[in-house]
Parts: sequence; structure tokens; C-alpha cells
Amino acid sequence: MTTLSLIGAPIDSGQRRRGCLMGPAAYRVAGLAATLAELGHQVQDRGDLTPGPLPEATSPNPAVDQLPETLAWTRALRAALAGALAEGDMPIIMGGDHSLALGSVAGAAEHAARIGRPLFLLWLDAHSDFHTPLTTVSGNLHGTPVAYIAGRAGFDAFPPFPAPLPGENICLFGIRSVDPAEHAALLGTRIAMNDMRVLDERGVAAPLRDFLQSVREAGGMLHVSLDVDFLDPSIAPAVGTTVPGGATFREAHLAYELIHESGLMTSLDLVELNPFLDDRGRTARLMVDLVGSLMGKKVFDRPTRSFG
Ligand code: EXY
Ligand code: MN
Ligand code: MN
Ligand code: MN
Repeated sequence: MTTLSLIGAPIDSGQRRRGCLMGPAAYRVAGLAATLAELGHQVQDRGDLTPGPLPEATSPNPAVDQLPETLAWTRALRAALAGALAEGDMPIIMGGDHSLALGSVAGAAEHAARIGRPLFLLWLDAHSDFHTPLTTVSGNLHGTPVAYIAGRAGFDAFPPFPAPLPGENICLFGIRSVDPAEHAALLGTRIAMNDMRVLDERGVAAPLRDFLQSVREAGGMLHVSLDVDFLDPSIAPAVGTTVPGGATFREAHLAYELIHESGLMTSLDLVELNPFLDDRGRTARLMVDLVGSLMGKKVFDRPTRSFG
């Protein structure tokens, strides 16, 4: 049985609102491990990572103040993900802001390359996170991971990404806030841009099934990066970058049940939870409930199936 390896990443150096570093503790208080164990999984909480030694900032751009700490985290997370996957575990990263994906997806890509399987990325987010450190206006590195993963230029200060993902291996899902520089760059790619308009017109299931089918046909590994702001702020307010018009409770559960039924997910990020932004841990408890659907909780069992 695959062990679910919970790894805390209390990182908040990718943006400026304090609080994401409380995320791992909030997931533990909200009972993530017990929820997964009740579903029959073998769960191991590996505690919180710490960033490696801070390198000298080397990049001349607005994000430079975030660079040393984010670089240190990127190295630590890449090693943690590659290590957990090499052990045959399914790593679940409890964030921390989305800059953690600079390291977590790099670790998944490093392992995928080592075993000769393609890596696919499902990015559940209100944002495309497609800036580079040279195009970002805010200077917040949590708005850049997809660009790094896709191999865009501008990440000279970072370790080279192992085998950047081709556009067709990346699916953005739920986006509704894209900056002009990101928009222009995205148009030149084969990245699947399932913005909320697509979900409104086609529903959650059809575009998600299309992408999952492409993962299955390629025999791919699937890294899922779940940003709290994918959800509508009315149900998930504890996140620093809320955007109205997000996924409803039912749309989110359907998406996660379909991902579970595909049997394809090999690693997972839970990012941008900021427990400081809502009282009583309501968003943390919702995220734990939703991760239950990602890991098999449903009313009636359905077999793992290939879509066609
Ligand atoms: N595109 C905006 C920026 O670059 O600052 C907002 C980014 C929000 C990123 C969050 C993690 O999804
Ligand atoms: Mn193991
Ligand atoms: Mn994000
Ligand atoms: Mn976001």
C-alpha cells in the first residue's frame, strides 16, 4: 500500500501577507492525517521542512527581496519530493504559499525523469502563476511557478528545472485572474487554459476528463497543485488572494472525486491557506474535507476507470 507522506512546508516568502506559514499546523489541527487514515490509507506525518542555507540574492528584479529564502525552500522541497517519490510514497505538501511549487514540482519532475515517465501538472487555481521574476509586477514569487515548470526564461537564479513540462502536459483549471504579461505569454503555449468560463459552459467533468485521459494515454505521473483560491471565497475565505467566482463546494468535490477515480495522482500540494484570515479554522476544515474526496471519500463507490 502506498504511504501518504504528509510534509509541512511553512513557507510564506513568496508573497507579502503573513500567515501562510501557519498552514501546516492548521491542517494538523483540522485532522488531515486522521481523515486520511479513516479512509484506509497508511499515513506518515514527516513534520515540517526547514529551508536550506540562504544563498546570496543574485537577481536584479523586484522579487529580489524574496529570492534568497524562496531559493532555499525550493532546494529543500525539491529534495523532499524526489525522496518521498523514490521511496514509493505519495507526498502531500501542506503549505505555505504557492512558491513552494517551485520546489515540489521540480522534485516530482526529477523523479519522473529518473524513472522515464512523463510528468503532468493539474493547477487548480484562480491564477495562472505564469509570471517570471522579470515580468512580475507585484514581485511576489508565488505568481511564478508555472512559468518555471514550463521552462520560461528568467529564472537564472534558480536551479535549472529538470525536463521542463511541454505545454500539453499542463492544465490550468479554475483561473479567473491573469495579468497582461501572463496572458500574452500563455497565448503562445499549448497549456490547457480551463478558465471559469470553460467550467461554466462545459462543467467541471468534461475538461477535467479530457486532461486526465491525456495523462492516462501517456502513462504519466500526475502532480496536483491545489490553491485554496481555486475555491469561491464564500466557502474558503482564509487565503490572501481571493477572487470572486470560484469553484463551488460541489464543483470542487466532483473534481476531486474524478481525480481520485482516475487513479493517476502521484503527488499533491495544498497551498495558500492562511488561517490568520478566518476565525475558527473553517477554511482549513473545508480543505481537509475536500482532500478526503481526493483520496477516496464518496457516497457510493465507483471503480477506477479510464475515460473515453
Ligand atoms: N498575478 C498576480 C501577481 O503576480 O502578483 C497575483 C498572483 C497570485 C498568486 C497566487 C498563488 O496564486
Ligand atoms: Mn514508504
Ligand atoms: Mn497559485
Ligand atoms: Mn491563486
